[in-house]
Amino acid sequence: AKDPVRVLVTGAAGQIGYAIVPMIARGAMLGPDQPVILHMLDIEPAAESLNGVKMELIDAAFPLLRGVVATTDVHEACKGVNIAVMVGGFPRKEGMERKDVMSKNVSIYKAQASALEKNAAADVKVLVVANPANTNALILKEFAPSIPEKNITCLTRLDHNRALGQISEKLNVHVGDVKNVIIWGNHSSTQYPDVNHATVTTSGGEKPVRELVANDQWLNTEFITTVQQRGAAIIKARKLSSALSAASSACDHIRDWVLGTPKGSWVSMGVYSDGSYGIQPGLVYSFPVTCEKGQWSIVQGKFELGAHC
Ligand code: NAX
Repeated sequence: AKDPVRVLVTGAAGQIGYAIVPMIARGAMLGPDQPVILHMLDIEPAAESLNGVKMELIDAAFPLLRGVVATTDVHEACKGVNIAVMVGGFPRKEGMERKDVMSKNVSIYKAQASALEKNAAADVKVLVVANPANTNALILKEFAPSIPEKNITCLTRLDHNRALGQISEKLNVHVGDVKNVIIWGNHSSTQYPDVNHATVTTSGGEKPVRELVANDQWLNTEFITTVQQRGAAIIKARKLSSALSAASSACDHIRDWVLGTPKGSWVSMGVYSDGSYGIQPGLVYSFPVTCEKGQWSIVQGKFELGAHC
């Protein structure tokens, strides 16, 4: 039997936290034969609610779940963790300037970076979900110099999956048959969802999305803005931001990173730039990546400047 893997979720009493912990405990992140120990961190005002989530995890009697740590102590939370999903952070509130949120997140991510450095497994893999995700990941990387920079990533898989979903709806094909979209840049409305290499598996083989969607105009305009603004559309409809889709995409991100991407396909991940595609080295930026043996690598040669934008 496999040894359990310790998975940290910060902000675990929040919306995404509540959606992701059962997914992890059911094997959606690390596979159906991988036992897990969940470490859940939140802040003091959410301590009681966090304990309620722990009670529910016990009540759900998940066979893969070998233990639950629920705490407001960041050092205890980080002890021995192999995977860290950073969902907690300070949200932008009405009347707040972007720089105010930024300075709050700098101090949160600075403290969490040193707690991870001191307490986590040496090869911990980190996924930052909390916004601004690219920036929070960059702060974490700066303040946790002993964690290899390749091990600190941020979530753009939700945007990637949203793009797959839009194509699947448009063409009326199974979403599992659509692949190789690319999210370039930031997890924000400035991202560029790219379908120029995307394909659909059909009975007649793999076909480019650009061939199947007769309406180029849709791909060049509405598709892009729908993906870029999907988060806002969910907030408008639900009066709450995306949670189940964010949680599911975070599981996809870690699963593919740890277990590998299928042959012939790539996914989008926010990773530190090595200068590929002319992106300033050291920035955390979303690229197409393939993963093998727990390591991602950037897929080269996929940007056709000005081709369709
Ligand atoms: P919630 O407000 O429901 O939950 C956040 C939780 O974090 C709360 O329980 C809060 O007490 C906790 N928290 C705050 N400061 C903390 C700290 N210092 N340490 C530990 N926990 C702390 O937000 P939710 O809807 O779950 O969203 C969480 C984050 O994900 C937000 O920053 C949000 O903007 C971001 N998102 C990122 C997405 C992405 O694709 N990268 C998409 C979904 C989501 O909007």
